Amino acid sequence: MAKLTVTYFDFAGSRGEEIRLALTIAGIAFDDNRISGAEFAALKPDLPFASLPTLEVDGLGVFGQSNAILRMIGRQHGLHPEDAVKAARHDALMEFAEDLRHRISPTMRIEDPGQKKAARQQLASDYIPQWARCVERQLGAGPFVDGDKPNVVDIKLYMVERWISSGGVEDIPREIFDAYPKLKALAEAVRNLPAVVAWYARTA
Ligand SMILES: N[C@@H](CCC(=O)N[C@@H](CS)C(=O)NCC(=O)O)C(=O)O
Repeated sequence: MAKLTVTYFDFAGSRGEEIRLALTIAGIAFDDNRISGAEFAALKPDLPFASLPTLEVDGLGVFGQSNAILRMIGRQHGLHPEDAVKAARHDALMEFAEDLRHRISPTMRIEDPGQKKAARQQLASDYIPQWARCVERQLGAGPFVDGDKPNVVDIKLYMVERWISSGGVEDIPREIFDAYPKLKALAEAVRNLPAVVAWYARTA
Protein backbone atom coordinates (compact mmCIF):
# COMPACT_ATOMS: atom_id res chain seq x y z
CA MET A 1 0.00 0.00 0.00
CA ALA A 2 1.43 3.40 -1.00
CA LYS A 3 2.35 5.79 1.79
CA LEU A 4 -0.34 8.46 2.30
CA THR A 5 0.09 11.96 3.70
CA VAL A 6 -2.83 14.21 4.62
CA THR A 7 -1.80 17.85 4.86
CA TYR A 8 -4.11 20.27 6.63
CA PHE A 9 -4.25 22.84 9.39
CA ASP A 10 -3.84 21.72 12.98
CA PHE A 11 -7.44 21.50 14.06
CA ALA A 12 -10.07 18.79 14.20
CA GLY A 13 -12.55 20.18 11.73
CA SER A 14 -13.67 20.95 8.22
CA ARG A 15 -12.31 19.46 5.02
CA GLY A 16 -9.05 18.11 6.36
CA GLU A 17 -10.66 16.29 9.26
CA GLU A 18 -13.08 14.67 6.80
CA ILE A 19 -10.13 13.08 4.98
CA ARG A 20 -8.51 12.00 8.25
CA LEU A 21 -11.80 10.41 9.36
CA ALA A 22 -12.37 8.67 6.02
CA LEU A 23 -8.94 7.01 6.18
CA THR A 24 -9.44 6.21 9.86
CA ILE A 25 -12.82 4.57 9.23
CA ALA A 26 -11.30 2.68 6.29
CA GLY A 27 -8.57 1.46 8.64
CA ILE A 28 -5.78 2.93 6.50
CA ALA A 29 -2.64 4.35 8.11
CA PHE A 30 -1.54 7.82 7.01
CA ASP A 31 0.91 10.52 7.89
CA ASP A 32 -1.12 13.28 9.60
CA ASN A 33 0.79 16.37 8.48
CA ARG A 34 -0.61 19.35 10.42
CA ILE A 35 0.79 22.70 9.36
CA SER A 36 0.71 26.29 10.59
CA GLY A 37 -0.64 29.31 8.73
CA ALA A 38 2.93 30.39 7.95
CA GLU A 39 3.80 26.98 6.53
CA PHE A 40 0.62 27.08 4.42
CA ALA A 41 1.56 30.49 3.01
CA ALA A 42 4.92 29.11 1.93
CA LEU A 43 3.38 25.97 0.40
CA LYS A 44 0.32 27.58 -1.20
CA PRO A 45 1.81 28.51 -4.61
CA ASP A 46 2.86 24.91 -5.16
CA LEU A 47 -0.39 23.25 -4.04
CA PRO A 48 -2.53 21.81 -6.86
CA PHE A 49 -5.44 24.20 -6.15
CA ALA A 50 -3.70 26.68 -3.81
CA SER A 51 -5.69 25.32 -0.90
CA LEU A 52 -5.83 22.54 1.70
CA PRO A 53 -6.46 19.72 2.34
CA THR A 54 -4.24 17.67 0.08
CA LEU A 55 -3.62 13.96 -0.01
CA GLU A 56 -0.22 12.84 -1.21
CA VAL A 57 -0.09 9.30 -2.51
CA ASP A 58 3.48 8.16 -2.74
CA GLY A 59 4.34 7.52 -6.37
CA LEU A 60 1.12 9.10 -7.72
CA GLY A 61 1.40 12.72 -6.61
CA VAL A 62 -0.54 15.26 -4.59
CA PHE A 63 -4.33 15.39 -4.87
CA GLY A 64 -6.54 18.37 -4.00
CA GLN A 65 -10.27 19.13 -3.58
CA SER A 66 -11.78 17.48 -0.54
CA ASN A 67 -14.72 15.81 -2.29
CA ALA A 68 -12.51 14.31 -5.00
CA ILE A 69 -10.17 12.96 -2.32
CA LEU A 70 -13.07 11.59 -0.28
CA ARG A 71 -14.54 9.85 -3.31
CA MET A 72 -11.16 8.33 -4.21
CA ILE A 73 -10.81 6.95 -0.68
CA GLY A 74 -14.45 5.91 -0.72
CA ARG A 75 -14.14 4.00 -3.99
CA GLN A 76 -10.94 2.31 -2.92
CA HIS A 77 -12.26 1.20 0.46
CA GLY A 78 -15.97 0.56 0.05
CA LEU A 79 -17.11 3.91 1.45
CA HIS A 80 -18.76 5.26 -1.74
CA PRO A 81 -21.33 3.49 -3.93
CA GLU A 82 -20.16 1.69 -7.05
CA ASP A 83 -23.59 2.15 -8.62
CA ALA A 84 -23.59 5.41 -10.62
CA VAL A 85 -27.15 6.38 -9.72
CA LYS A 86 -26.64 5.78 -6.02
CA ALA A 87 -23.30 7.58 -6.19
CA ALA A 88 -25.00 10.61 -7.74
CA ARG A 89 -27.22 10.91 -4.65
CA HIS A 90 -24.17 10.80 -2.41
CA ASP A 91 -22.21 13.21 -4.62
CA ALA A 92 -25.06 15.72 -4.57
CA LEU A 93 -25.11 15.77 -0.77
CA MET A 94 -21.33 16.13 -0.65
CA GLU A 95 -21.46 19.11 -3.00
CA PHE A 96 -24.36 20.53 -1.00
CA ALA A 97 -22.23 20.41 2.17
CA GLU A 98 -19.67 22.49 0.28
CA ASP A 99 -22.43 24.91 -0.79
CA LEU A 100 -23.18 25.56 2.88
CA ARG A 101 -19.51 26.20 3.63
CA HIS A 102 -19.34 28.61 0.70
CA ARG A 103 -22.26 30.59 2.17
CA ILE A 104 -20.82 30.77 5.70
CA SER A 105 -17.11 31.21 4.95
CA PRO A 106 -17.39 34.69 3.36
CA THR A 107 -18.91 35.98 6.63
CA MET A 108 -15.58 35.17 8.34
CA ARG A 109 -14.00 37.90 6.23
CA ILE A 110 -16.52 40.63 7.11
CA GLU A 111 -14.67 43.01 9.39
CA ASP A 112 -17.53 45.18 10.66
CA PRO A 113 -19.05 43.29 13.65
CA GLY A 114 -22.58 44.58 12.96
CA GLN A 115 -22.46 43.56 9.32
CA LYS A 116 -20.99 40.17 10.21
CA LYS A 117 -23.77 39.53 12.72
CA ALA A 118 -26.46 40.63 10.27
CA ALA A 119 -25.06 38.40 7.49
CA ARG A 120 -25.04 35.39 9.80
CA GLN A 121 -28.50 36.09 11.19
CA GLN A 122 -29.76 36.25 7.64
CA LEU A 123 -28.20 32.85 6.86
CA ALA A 124 -29.69 31.44 10.07
CA SER A 125 -33.13 32.63 9.12
CA ASP A 126 -33.24 31.54 5.50
CA TYR A 127 -30.40 29.64 3.82
CA ILE A 128 -29.45 27.27 6.65
CA PRO A 129 -33.00 26.04 7.46
CA GLN A 130 -33.59 25.59 3.73
CA TRP A 131 -30.29 23.66 3.47
CA ALA A 132 -31.22 21.42 6.39
CA ARG A 133 -34.74 20.82 5.02
CA CYS A 134 -33.27 19.69 1.70
CA VAL A 135 -30.79 17.35 3.42
CA GLU A 136 -33.50 15.96 5.69
CA ARG A 137 -35.64 15.16 2.62
CA GLN A 138 -32.77 13.13 1.13
CA LEU A 139 -32.34 10.97 4.21
CA GLY A 140 -34.30 7.75 4.60
CA ALA A 141 -34.61 5.40 7.55
CA GLY A 142 -31.02 6.11 8.49
CA PRO A 143 -29.05 6.50 10.47
CA PHE A 144 -26.70 6.90 7.48
CA VAL A 145 -27.53 8.05 3.93
CA ASP A 146 -27.34 4.37 2.93
CA GLY A 147 -29.19 2.90 5.90
CA ASP A 148 -26.88 1.18 8.33
CA LYS A 149 -23.72 1.47 6.23
CA PRO A 150 -21.49 4.53 6.66
CA ASN A 151 -19.93 6.17 3.61
CA VAL A 152 -17.82 9.26 2.95
CA VAL A 153 -21.00 11.31 2.41
CA ASP A 154 -21.91 10.70 6.06
CA ILE A 155 -18.52 11.97 7.20
CA LYS A 156 -19.04 15.13 5.14
CA LEU A 157 -22.48 15.80 6.65
CA TYR A 158 -21.20 14.96 10.13
CA MET A 159 -18.43 17.55 9.92
CA VAL A 160 -20.87 20.26 8.89
CA GLU A 161 -23.35 19.32 11.63
CA ARG A 162 -20.57 19.25 14.22
CA TRP A 163 -19.22 22.63 13.13
CA ILE A 164 -22.54 24.38 13.57
CA SER A 165 -23.80 22.40 16.58
CA SER A 166 -20.60 23.02 18.52
CA GLY A 167 -21.33 26.75 18.34
CA GLY A 168 -18.39 27.14 15.96
CA VAL A 169 -19.97 30.08 14.13
CA GLU A 170 -20.94 33.01 16.30
CA ASP A 171 -24.50 34.27 15.67
CA ILE A 172 -25.59 31.03 14.04
CA PRO A 173 -27.51 29.26 16.81
CA ARG A 174 -25.92 25.95 17.71
CA GLU A 175 -29.43 24.44 18.02
CA ILE A 176 -30.36 25.31 14.45
CA PHE A 177 -30.24 21.66 13.32
CA ASP A 178 -32.31 20.38 16.27
CA ALA A 179 -35.43 20.55 14.11
CA TYR A 180 -33.90 18.03 11.68
CA PRO A 181 -33.84 14.67 13.49
CA LYS A 182 -32.49 12.61 10.59
CA LEU A 183 -29.47 14.86 10.20
CA LYS A 184 -28.90 14.79 13.97
CA ALA A 185 -29.19 10.98 14.02
CA LEU A 186 -26.73 10.69 11.14
CA ALA A 187 -24.20 12.87 12.95
CA GLU A 188 -24.65 10.92 16.17
CA ALA A 189 -24.14 7.63 14.33
CA VAL A 190 -20.87 8.85 12.75
CA ARG A 191 -19.71 10.22 16.11
CA ASN A 192 -20.33 6.80 17.70
CA LEU A 193 -18.55 4.69 15.09
CA PRO A 194 -15.85 2.79 17.00
CA ALA A 195 -13.11 4.06 14.64
CA VAL A 196 -14.24 7.66 15.19
CA VAL A 197 -14.43 7.24 18.98
CA ALA A 198 -10.92 5.72 18.94
CA TRP A 199 -9.62 8.54 16.71
CA TYR A 200 -10.79 11.25 19.10
CA ALA A 201 -9.52 9.32 22.11
CA ARG A 202 -6.11 9.49 20.39
CA THR A 203 -6.13 12.97 18.87
CA ALA A 204 -8.41 15.20 20.96
N1 LIG B 1 -13.08 23.28 -2.80
C1 LIG B 1 -11.92 23.11 -1.96
C2 LIG B 1 -11.89 24.25 -0.95
C3 LIG B 1 -10.57 24.26 -0.22
C4 LIG B 1 -10.47 25.38 0.77
O1 LIG B 1 -11.06 26.47 0.62
N2 LIG B 1 -9.68 25.12 1.81
C5 LIG B 1 -9.43 26.10 2.83
C6 LIG B 1 -9.28 25.40 4.19
S1 LIG B 1 -10.69 24.42 4.62
C7 LIG B 1 -8.14 26.83 2.52
O2 LIG B 1 -7.19 26.24 2.04
N3 LIG B 1 -8.12 28.13 2.84
C8 LIG B 1 -6.98 28.95 2.70
C9 LIG B 1 -6.90 29.66 1.40
O3 LIG B 1 -7.71 29.39 0.49
O4 LIG B 1 -6.02 30.53 1.26
C10 LIG B 1 -11.97 21.75 -1.27
O5 LIG B 1 -13.07 21.21 -1.08
O6 LIG B 1 -10.92 21.21 -0.93
